[in-house]
Amino acid sequence: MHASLTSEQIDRYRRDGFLYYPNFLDQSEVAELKDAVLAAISTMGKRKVAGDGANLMEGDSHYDRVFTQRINLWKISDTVRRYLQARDLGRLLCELEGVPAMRVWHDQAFIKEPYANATTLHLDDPYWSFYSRHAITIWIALEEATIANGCLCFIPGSHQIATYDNINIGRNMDFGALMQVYPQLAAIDPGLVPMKAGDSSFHNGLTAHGAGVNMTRQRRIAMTCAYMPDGSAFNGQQNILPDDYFRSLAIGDILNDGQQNPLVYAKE
Ligand SMILES: O=C(O)CCC(=O)C(=O)O
Ligand SMILES: [Fe+2]
Repeated sequence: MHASLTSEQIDRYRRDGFLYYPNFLDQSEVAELKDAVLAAISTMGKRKVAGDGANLMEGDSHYDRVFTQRINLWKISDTVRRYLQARDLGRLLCELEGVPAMRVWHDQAFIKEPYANATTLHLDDPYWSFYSRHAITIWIALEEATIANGCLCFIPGSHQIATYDNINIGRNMDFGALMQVYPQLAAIDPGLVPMKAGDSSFHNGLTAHGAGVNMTRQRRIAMTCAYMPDGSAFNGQQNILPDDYFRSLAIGDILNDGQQNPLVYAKE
């Protein structure tokens, strides 16, 4: 795993709200992580959240054909946990966001199956159980991601404009519907990010992004993990937390339970 940054990369991330980060994993690491992701998913049936998380099931809606989405594989795979909760990665996340410590919010595998639907433009953080302008996601290509099979598309600088207004990705399948919420975004050229297997990107939780349809017969396999600054507070929204833990929370409680949101890095 390669996890070091130049100051130019940090500046670019903070300006654009995303950063293409090539060669994060070498090919043997890609193989190890991909095997672990696919093995973990194969134990889950139609359940979307592993372990004790919320009981969300895959159905047969348009959204279910955007990608095979499986969440919190770290709870059932030591290999996934070792990669996505690596201390060096945590330090890099803190450097990009300029915060002292990061916890996991959730990890997610996103497999665009052959001929899968597009991932509608959206913001991530407004779906989650905390609000922060410093949440960050790593997206790792475990197979090549191309314009033909649905690579990512980001709107540079959108994280500076966005509030917590969003579109409902499960219901609103109009690819550009987010532009009606934030008309200013329509004037910005998007950044498309094709990747080789092992490449990655980082994006802020308020950066507008989506992905195209998969116009190939192969799967586009990506593994991602979203992180929240240590000290982030519960905002009252359910997303993927275990139901009994969710019910025990009051708005304003700090999400610092290591069984749900493990600390990845804290500056000494
Ligand atoms: O992989 C995709 O199609 C979507 C990824 C995404 O929305 C994310 O990583 O936040
Ligand atoms: Fe997203």
